Amino acid sequence: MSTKKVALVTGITGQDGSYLAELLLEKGYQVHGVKRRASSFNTQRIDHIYQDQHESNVDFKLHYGDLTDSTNIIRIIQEVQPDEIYNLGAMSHVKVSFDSPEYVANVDGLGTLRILEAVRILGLEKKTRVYQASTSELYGGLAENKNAKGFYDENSPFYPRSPYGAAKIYGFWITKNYREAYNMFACNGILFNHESPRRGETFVTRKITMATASIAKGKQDCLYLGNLNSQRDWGHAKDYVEAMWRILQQDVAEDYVIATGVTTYIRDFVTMAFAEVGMELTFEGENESEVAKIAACNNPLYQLEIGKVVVRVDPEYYRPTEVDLLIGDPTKSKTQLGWEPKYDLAALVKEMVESDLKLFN
Ligand code: NDP
Ligand code: GDR
Repeated sequence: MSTKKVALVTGITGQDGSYLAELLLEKGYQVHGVKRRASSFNTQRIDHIYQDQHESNVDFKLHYGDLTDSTNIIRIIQEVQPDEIYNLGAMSHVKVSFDSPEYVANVDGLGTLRILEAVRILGLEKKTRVYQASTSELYGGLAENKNAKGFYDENSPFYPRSPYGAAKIYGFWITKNYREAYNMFACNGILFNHESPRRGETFVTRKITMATASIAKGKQDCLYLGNLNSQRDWGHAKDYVEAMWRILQQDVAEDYVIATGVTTYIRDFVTMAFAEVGMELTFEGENESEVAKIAACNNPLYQLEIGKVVVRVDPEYYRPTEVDLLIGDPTKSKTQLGWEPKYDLAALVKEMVESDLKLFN
């Protein structure tokens, strides 16, 4: 019998799942992942850690599954008997959640319930610890809900602004409820935005760094974006999966905010990315007041030029309700978990642009 700790990761083919699987393997875990059946291969982010199942001592195994399928979830958990479950699986795109709200409720909301209930049905409440991938989208960016220092923390009220946020709020509360009702070790990590070269191509940071690389290499003319005036607290996914693991190693199950405590305008991320390839973008109204800049960015005709126009605003990318500003207070995670991010935004942007430049030759 192996004495290794056993982890089950849903969403293993995603950005966070891939970094978390690497981390857990490094820490000597046996790692099981749930992947969805797709018509083409969807394991690009984890192919480098794949292990031939015919070898002895295989520590990485994938199971076909889906968070909408209770019987499948129960069977996988029964087979794997995990010490830790990381529930990262989700339809994670906020804008897309407005197009498929019922599906998002099923996967992101009820999917969490299915995991927790499977643990209970199988009598694993004492053995299996559960991490739930909660999100800063729960706060909704309402100015009046920030704490006295001007940040969102573990005590800030929630006000989700999308079907994604509404589904995730169910996931948050059902996790907390199972902890209180059944004494399960079930925790929420309330993670603010985190990015990496493995970030999905339609999230704003990756969309920007890919387009920066593509434009720099002369493969693309123009990048179309939506709201340039929102602000996000961006960290690196590698740092954030370390926090997930730490949350499940504590003596007591609690919820934690994971953030950098620094927030940045989308438009400033754009200028940082283009600066990496030596293109100094200036925004129209750069020397004007913040109010004038925001007004300029909300004009669909607004454009960024460097000799030629490289960024245009397309209202198609606006959301019916927007989260304007996110900034998290990581004091609790720093003091209780001893968590400290290694990357700042400049290092993150540099790594993403450098990685994307390799895609275009
Ligand atoms: P990704 O979108 O990169 O990955 C999502 C993962 O969930 C993929 O493996 C995807 O599989 C899987 N998935 C989607 N639908 C289902 C389903 N029906 N059943 C099973 N698995 C499914 O997200 P991230 O890695 O960025 O995020 C991980 C988690 O953390 C998500 O729950 C997200 O909502 C949450 N989160 C993310 C933050 C961020 O900034 N990245 C911040 C806060 C929370 P497939 O590859 O087949 O599509
Ligand atoms: P977010 O990330 O909604 O914060 O959710 P995203 O990168 O999609 O948007 C961030 C901000 O950028 C604005 N924006 C655009 N967004 C996209 N995707 N595409 C564009 O062209 C564009 N132009 C401007 C958006 O309006 C928004 O204000 C992410 C996801 O990972 C969630 O799963 C996670 O829970 C939260 O972060 C925390």
